[in-house]
Amino acid sequence: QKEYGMTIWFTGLSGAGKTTICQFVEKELRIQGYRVEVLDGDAVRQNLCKGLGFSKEDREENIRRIGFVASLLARNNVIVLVSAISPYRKIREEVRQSIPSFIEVYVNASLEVCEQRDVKGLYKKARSGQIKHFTGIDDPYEIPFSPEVECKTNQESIAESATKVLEKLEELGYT
Ligand code: GGZ
Repeated sequence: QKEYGMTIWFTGLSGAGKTTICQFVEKELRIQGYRVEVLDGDAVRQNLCKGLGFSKEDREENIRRIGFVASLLARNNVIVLVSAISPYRKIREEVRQSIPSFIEVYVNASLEVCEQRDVKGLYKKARSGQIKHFTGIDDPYEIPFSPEVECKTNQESIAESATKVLEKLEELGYT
């Protein structure tokens, strides 16, 4: 049986395009016959991580739990796609160390662009003070120093970004 379990970790600001790229990659990998699971911060916070807020401690706990589940799935030959802001470098590195075959994808769109898109109206709420500790506004985002892939979603299409990820998997011999 072919071993292919791995974790592809998408990090970036809210609205940068993590979820959308994830969905594209998921579809493509399924077509290729792989078993895939998606762990999306927004969704996971409604079950596995219910009750966690956005303090540094809670975000770290969120990431640890997601990382734990990803490691369980990945060791059972599932390709795990994680989409979470994961703003803290240290905890991303911790997760990387605890999961074999970890690929970090930095979904990079400037704050200006994310704020302009404001798909869910959250930036507006953050600016007006209705939401506190919003990443990029009054909470930090630590950019990755050496991600395996960087997707610049204000310059490239979703398909181009997803293709970069898929090509990296091939290049690394994972698919
Ligand atoms: C950042 C927040 C916040 C605050 C609610 N800061 O773009 P979305 O809406 O759909 O996804 C975001 C999600 C962030 O959850 P994560 O689990 O990815 O965050 S972390 O990795 O930092 O634990 C956003 C929404 O929740 N949201 N409040 N204050 N994003």
